[in-house]
Amino acid sequence: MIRLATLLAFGLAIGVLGQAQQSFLLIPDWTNDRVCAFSPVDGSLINANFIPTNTTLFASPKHALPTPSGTILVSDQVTDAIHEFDGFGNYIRTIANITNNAIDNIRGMAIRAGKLYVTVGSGSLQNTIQRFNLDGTGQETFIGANLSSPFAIYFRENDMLVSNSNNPGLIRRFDLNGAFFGQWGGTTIRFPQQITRRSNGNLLVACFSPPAGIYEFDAAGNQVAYYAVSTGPRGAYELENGLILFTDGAGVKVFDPNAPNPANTVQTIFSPGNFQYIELYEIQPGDVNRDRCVDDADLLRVLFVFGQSGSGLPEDLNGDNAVDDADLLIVLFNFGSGCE
Ligand SMILES: [Ca+2]
Ligand SMILES: [Ca+2]
Ligand SMILES: [Ca+2]
Repeated sequence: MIRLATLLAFGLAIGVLGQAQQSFLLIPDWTNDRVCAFSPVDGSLINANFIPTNTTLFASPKHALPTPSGTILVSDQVTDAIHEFDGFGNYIRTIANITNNAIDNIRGMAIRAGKLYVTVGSGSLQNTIQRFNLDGTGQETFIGANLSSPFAIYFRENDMLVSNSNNPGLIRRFDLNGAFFGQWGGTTIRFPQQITRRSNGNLLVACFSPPAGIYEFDAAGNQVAYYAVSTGPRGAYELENGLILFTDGAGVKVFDPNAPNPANTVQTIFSPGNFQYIELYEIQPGDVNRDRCVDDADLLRVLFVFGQSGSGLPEDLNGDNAVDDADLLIVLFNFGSGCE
């Protein structure tokens, strides 16, 4: 029998520790009513059908947002509902819909401190941000004024930014209790959609109406760059390789922000489709079942398929197409991580 200490020493020696399953970017596709997965390293396609085409649940899936428990909430702008999936893309339940919650024409979402925030564009709750517990209970109006067809919500340490599509289509800034501060990010943009953060701390804003493109602002809201790479982008995200991934009605694309003319560097990674917001789904090392906690459930999963081989096994934590002691070590070394 191999003692645990021997196994761990072996693991250190062959350098298997600390490797994680590949995290991925979630991007909904309105054309095919599905959610696709892409590499956060270079933007390459991982799985076109991470959440497969589902015309019952989806008509216009807008935003796929990971939760702190490893599930994924997907807002649908036309079916007016928020659906919850597990970390493998399997449907769990619908946590809110128009019948129970009057959420009509919903767009972007955000999660902060155990609460879900959702923008609403039509109906009795038009121009509000609704707030829920993460299971869909406890609904309340969080912001009910100073919004004009709100699209995306971006929380920062001391404030929040909300993009709006009309009258005027600008970004507005609020405090963390929803009190209005004012416009943010200049007035030349039109119809800003998703807001994300670059590694340098600047924010990328995908602006859907002319002058459309990807805008970059510093933390104070001063524009530092404009990338004329698309006539209707919905989201932009800085990849680990330094390129910027973005979405529009024609595909998932990348450009090089450091090139002399970034617009000349646009390449389509995946098409056709009509692609929306971009979110990172991170897999914690050792978390086989993707519930953000490494415990005996993950250990058992590895033990039960120990010795199996094949591609795409969730128990194959180091991605070498075999479930063996290397994967077991990843679970053991991270045991307890993320658990409350
Ligand atoms: Ca559709
Ligand atoms: Ca787990
Ligand atoms: Ca393996």
